[in-house]
Order: sequence, then C-alpha cells, then structure tokens
Amino acid sequence: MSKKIQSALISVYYKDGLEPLVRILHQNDVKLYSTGGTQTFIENLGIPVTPAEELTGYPSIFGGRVKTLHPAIMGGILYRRDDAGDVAQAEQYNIPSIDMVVVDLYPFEETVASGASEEEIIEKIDIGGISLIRATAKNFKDTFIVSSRSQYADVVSLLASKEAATDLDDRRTYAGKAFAVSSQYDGAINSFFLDRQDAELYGFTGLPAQTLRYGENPHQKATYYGDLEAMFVKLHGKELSYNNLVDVDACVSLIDEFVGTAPTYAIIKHTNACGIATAATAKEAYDNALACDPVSAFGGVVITNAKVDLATAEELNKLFMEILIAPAYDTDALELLKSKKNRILLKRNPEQLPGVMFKTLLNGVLLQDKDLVTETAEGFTTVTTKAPTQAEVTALEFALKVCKHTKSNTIVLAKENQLIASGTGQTSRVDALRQAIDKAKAFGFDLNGAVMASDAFFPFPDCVEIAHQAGVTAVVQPGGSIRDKESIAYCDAHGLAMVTTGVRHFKH
Ligand code: 93A
Repeated sequence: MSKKIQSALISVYYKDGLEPLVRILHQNDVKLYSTGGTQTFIENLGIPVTPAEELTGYPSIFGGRVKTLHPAIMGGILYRRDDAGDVAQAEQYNIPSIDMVVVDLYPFEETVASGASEEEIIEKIDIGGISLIRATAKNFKDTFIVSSRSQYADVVSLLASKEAATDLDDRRTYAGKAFAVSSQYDGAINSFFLDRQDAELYGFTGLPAQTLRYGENPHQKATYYGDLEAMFVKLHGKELSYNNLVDVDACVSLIDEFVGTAPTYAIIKHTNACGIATAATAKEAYDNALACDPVSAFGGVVITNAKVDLATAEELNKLFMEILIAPAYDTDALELLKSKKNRILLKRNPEQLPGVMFKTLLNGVLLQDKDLVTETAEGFTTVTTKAPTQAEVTALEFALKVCKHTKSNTIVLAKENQLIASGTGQTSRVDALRQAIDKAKAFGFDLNGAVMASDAFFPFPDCVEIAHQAGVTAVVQPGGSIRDKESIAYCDAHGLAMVTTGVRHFKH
C-alpha cells in the first residue's frame, strides 16, 4: 500500500550527504523532528525542524545517552495504524505519528580501529539509534526506515519519483536492509568483547587489537594483536587481510637478508618468493624479480630495500599486486602507484622485531628463536675437488638467503643475483628440484651455469645427478648425510663444485 510520508525523525552521526534528503522531505511538506546536532544541521539549512525534546518533554540527558528513548518517540513509530486500540492509545497519550526515521549510527567500528580507550569505545555503542532502527523496521507496514548514510542517494531518488510516498515493498526492502545494519553493528560489538576475552585468556592484554575481516578463510574469525602502525605507515589502499599480514611478514623476513645491499626486489606469493633479484638499479632488480615467474607474481606482495623511483613505479604499476612495501617513495612514483584504488602501499619504519616466534600446537604453544643465521662464503666448506668460482659463490650466497625463507622441502636455483626458480613445500627434495627445473624451463631460463641451494642435506645422490643433467654447476647444502660421500663423488666425477654450511634451514 502506498503511503505518503507526513513526518520524519532524523538522527544521524555523520551529517555529510544528508542535505538532499532533508530538502526533498521539506519540499514534500514532511514535518521534521530531530536530535541535537542533526537539528542544528537542519536549522542551518534554513529548514524548520522540531527538537526531539519537544516530543519527549525531556532534554537529552546523561551526556546524550538518553535522547530518543521515550514512549512518545518509540510509540510514535510502533503503534499500528490499522488497529483502533493502538490509535486510541496514541491519541490518549498525545503520541504523534512518526512515519519515517533516518539514522546513521555512532561509528563503533571506526572508534575501535582508531585505537581509542575502552571507555571511549563503550560510549560509541549506540542504543537510541539502534532502537529507532529496529522499531521502524519492525513496523514496516506503516513506517519507513533509512538506516545508514550509504542509503541516502537511493532514498532521494525513490522519494523524488513518488513525491515522498512509499509502497509496502519499499518499506519491507528497507526494513530488511535495516536488520542487516543492526546485525552487522551488533556483530562488531560482539567481536570487540570476544577480542577482549581472547586477549585476557591468551595474555595479549596491553597489545592493540585489530579485528580482521576474517581469518585465512572467510568462515574463520581473526584478530591481529600488535602495533602495525609502529611498523608501517599506510600510504594508500584497502585494509590488510589475515593472508596479507602473513605475506607481509614473509616479505619483511626475506628482505632483511638484504640490508645494505644493492637494490633488491622480492615478490611473495603464499609466503614463498616467486621472484627476487638484486641489481645495479632498482628497476633492473624489479624486472629481474618479475622475470622469474610473472604468472605467480599476479596478486603478489612486493617488497624492496630501495626507495621506489618513477622508472620502477611505471613497471610496478603494470602488475596487479596486493601490496608494495618500501622504505621510501619518490613523490611522483607514489602518485602513480596510487592510481589503483585497492592497492596497499606501505612505508616501512625501522623497527626492532622480536627474536622469537611461537605457534599453537596440541594443547600448548611452541616458542622458538627465529632463524636468524645466514651463512656467507666465509662459512662455506668446499667438499669437492673443484671450488666454486667467484661468480658462483655470489650466486650460492644469494640462493641460500632465498632458500632459508622458502617452505621445506625446497630447492632454489639461482644465477648471479637472480632467483631462477624454486621448488617449494614438497614432500621430497627430488620433487622440489624437479619442480624448480620445470618452472625455470617454462619461463625460458637456460640453467647452464646455474647454482643450487638446498635447505637440508641430500639423503641420496639423486638431486645432484638431476641438477647436473639440467646444467647446474655449483651446489650449497648443509651436509651431514651418511651418504654425503655419494653426492660428493658424483660432483667430482662430473665437474660440479659443492660447498657445505653445517646449518640446516627447515621452514615448515
Ligand atoms: O546515546 S544514544 O544511544 N541515546 C539515544 O537516545 C540516541 N538517540 C539517537 N544515541 C542516540 N542517538 C544517536 O545519536 C543516533 O544514532 C545518531 O548517531 C546520533 C545523532 O545525534 P545528534 O543528532 O545529536 O548529532
């Protein structure tokens, strides 16, 4: 049934976008009621408005906690217009009809995200607004609810086309939207309390908590406990997700192997590097990193130890990437990279990170030191007749750094300062090697003269055999297998150089 709106109560937190709605109601002779700040806003437009206080006979009390919670308002919304008893009671108690309600709730989630105190957060739990929304939505047969400022534009078109009347279908549709708003709002409040309980239970109290949209998958809820703002300045883009954070962590650990080196770019997918290179210029480093596996790079997280310049930004801008992390950006480079709305651009602050890591396991937690050991040429022991050349030593050092940050079992193939391919997270080392060789070939790399790094020792000589057949000329591995001799003998017989480090780098 079509109903002309005769009266509306407007009570909104953010006033932006409200003016066209107020104007269209006024043009259609709708009587307006309003609360404190909203009332001032409407008066400033030169439009007459009746204060809620005049309806209730009470001022706004308890610091604004009680403004609209009153039978004159709730009754004016809820009484059934087709029920003679309700109509008579409304008259008896002098309760005017309120046909439409416009609410924009206190910004609860925004206040939580701002790192405000518990007291400030609690004060932003809207009671009156949510009651207005629920009451109006419940009585959708008679009343029309606008429950968020995101609806104003649509409502203005609707009312303009119908001269401030609504059909039952319109009112039911907006009632549905209203319960979605209230449910999402209460969900956020619920998450806030659950986060606090988790923080108590797991001993994270004192750390800032950031509720994430979801966990690893949409059906898992998740919170980040920590001070991200101390680590990064977010220059642009959407909110970081759980998986983003996991990849950002992997990026940071990897790039920290390249402190003070020539410009280095790394591209991470699911915590493994699918491209990384060091070069004389930043652009060359990025180009070489991307060349490793441009297919996997799609949707990746990119990190660099160099300032982002325009030349590199022009290349980066062509890639669909989730996140770019850099210590600094040139102004023109930053402007260009901001052209994609959702792309997250982070500037990393120098920040001391914890030296330990832990994960939950069974009915407890495992705490361990981070793997902060990185071997360089001084720590290499040549075990073959042939020693690696200087160029091979450089490539072996580079490959080892990448290997350490790649899921076990892994084999990393590199040339000079460029990752050629890796096998990641395989159940056998041979599978990891085969994966790496196949990938290198798929992306057009010539493996002749490439080097190989392995996170753990070779239990059999099969890996060096396969690597040699693919063109690999130098190998680094921890050593320590009872069959080391067989791998070494194969290398000696086929002119490969092998060095051992004595340090295993499992990463699970
Ligand atoms: O503190 S409240 O929960 N108590 C109320 O009675 C009440 N009525 C409306 N908050 C209440 N509101 C909210 O005030 C609305 O949801 C809106 O966000 C805000 C508008 O206040 P003002 O018009 O004074 O700016």
